[in-house]
Amino acid sequence: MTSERRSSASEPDTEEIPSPDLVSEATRVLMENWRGLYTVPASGLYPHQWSWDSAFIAVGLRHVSPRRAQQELESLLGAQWADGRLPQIVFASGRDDEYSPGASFWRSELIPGSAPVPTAGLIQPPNHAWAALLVHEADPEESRRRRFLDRAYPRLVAWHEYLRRRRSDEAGLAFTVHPWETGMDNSPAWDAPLAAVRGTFGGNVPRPDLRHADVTERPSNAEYEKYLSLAATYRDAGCDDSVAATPFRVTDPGVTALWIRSELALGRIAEELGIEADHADRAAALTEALEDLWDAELGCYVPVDRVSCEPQRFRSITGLLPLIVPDLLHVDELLGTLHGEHFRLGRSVLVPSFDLTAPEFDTSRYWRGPAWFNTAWVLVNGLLECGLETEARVLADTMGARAVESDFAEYLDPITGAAHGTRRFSWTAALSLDLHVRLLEY
Ligand code: 2M8
Repeated sequence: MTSERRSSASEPDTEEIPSPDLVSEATRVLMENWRGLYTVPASGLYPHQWSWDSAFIAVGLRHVSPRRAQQELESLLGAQWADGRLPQIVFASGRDDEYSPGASFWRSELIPGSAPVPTAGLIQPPNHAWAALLVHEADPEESRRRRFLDRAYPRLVAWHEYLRRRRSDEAGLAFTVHPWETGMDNSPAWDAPLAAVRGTFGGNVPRPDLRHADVTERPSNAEYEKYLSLAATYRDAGCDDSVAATPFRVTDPGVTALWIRSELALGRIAEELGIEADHADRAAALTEALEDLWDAELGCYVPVDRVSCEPQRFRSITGLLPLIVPDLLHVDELLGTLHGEHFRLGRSVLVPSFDLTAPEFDTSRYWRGPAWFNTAWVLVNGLLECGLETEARVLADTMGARAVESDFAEYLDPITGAAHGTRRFSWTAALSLDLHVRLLEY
């Protein structure tokens, strides 16, 4: 890889990037966190394999080793349940004390149809088919030689079928049954649906996470009590998706947007394999259904609580992620919101996870305001989808600079850029590296 930079009349006003450091340091982070067949999000705080992390990580890993990137996704797909779900976490053996809730909480081996390895019963957002296509494109010959897509495609189809059959409402939109399933655990958008859930977790709430991250930066104990109570209810019902076992049911625009982008990727994969399939039609139907989540007054998409039937009327990062959806109806308004006072694209550090002007906004607490690299990566792809290449490149450039400067922090204060959470975080490294290779060097 070269550190030579593009120069043209339309060259954006970029921050100074130590390019060689980004490439070599990001690679080092990915090597440090590699565990033989998959990558942990971070050693210490997250000692297992996480579902959407793995897909994001594979997107960066493909530039270092296309073979490892394939293995990353294959190891996750190998933990698929009989009903098609891809689990939120695949547990590494012997590390039960290091993360809660772990394998001994879920006891997935007792649930019929679970994976052959210990996993959580919940899911995470479906970014996997999109990642599989990108991984294939990094080295199509090696991918064909290993029959990577031939083996991945049926599993990815089964995963989307799970969402369609077991997790969709009448409009065809998937619902999540736990804040962890959205990937944005303690977003203020889940406060009301979570408060309405009765019952709490009896006994001690183990917090091994606080050995690795500051208490002011993680979800609170009260939130954890609810998280564990909800997870225990779901587990005790055999991870059944019926109404009785899922008192939290939320339809999320970010999850939907990633599903659409992945459905389109499945269409491209089917083409490559010479299979006739209706992925484009499905993506079009989902795109139409997504419009149910549009909030014209707020200028963004909003989650809907399917229990109370109330939209959660906040401007949060999940409501901007539909920018990656082709032919979206409200692109101009959404771009207006991204650039306006609520998110201040270009004037904030990356993109805040929550409305900067809202009373709930918090600069450092997890998903209640800080800027994350994975959502910035999705939005770079959204800007590209809208033809805004210069803006996409500026955001990508900032990601690279901030990743190196923060030692690959998990998240940043969107106003000062201060690093928060754990460091040497895998998707921060992978996604900054991906954009550097794709957009900033040639
Ligand atoms: C965070 O979530 C986990 C639970 O899944 C946690 O807080 O312990 C979230 O940022 C989630 O999006 C991410 O996948 C996970 C691992 O990086 O950490």
